[in-house]
Amino acid sequence: MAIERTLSIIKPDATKRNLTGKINAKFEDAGLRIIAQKRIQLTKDQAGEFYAVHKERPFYDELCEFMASAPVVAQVLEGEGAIAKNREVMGATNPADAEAGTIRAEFAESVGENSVHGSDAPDTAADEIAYFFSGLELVG
Ligand code: RTP
Ligand code: MG
Repeated sequence: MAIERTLSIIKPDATKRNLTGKINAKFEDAGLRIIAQKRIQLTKDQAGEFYAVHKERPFYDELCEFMASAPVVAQVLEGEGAIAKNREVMGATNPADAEAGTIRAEFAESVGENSVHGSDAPDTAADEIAYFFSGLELVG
């Protein structure tokens, strides 16, 4: 399996509850290396731009409000098969369906406020990393 990079976001519900360290431990324990990380406050417009793919979905407005409701931690994770591995560690979108031991099973509050975002494919990972970070900020 190739070494990949993926964009992760620790969402407002998790930063508000001081869960950044516990979530990062899950990534590192799974063999994912955090090669870039920053805590930022998104505006609702920036959240909307990031999640533009969901523009027509009924939850879009609520999602953008939520992502701008408190700081997030944007990060780049690197490792073998990092895109799929990260989504495994995150667990299913709805915490009620997430496997035991995953981030969402342990920490998510609801299907909307579900603690983490992870890119879902190589092309979206590349676009999402470029949205938050310059090449110089990725230190593998
Ligand atoms: P993400 O993009 O954040 O990593 O999550 P995902 O792939 O597991 O889920 P996706 O279908 O891409 O949805 C993006 C985010 O929108 C919120 N959502 N709310 N209220 C709802 O029914 C609902 N459905 C999705 C979640 O925050 C989800 O992670
Ligand atoms: Mg998604």
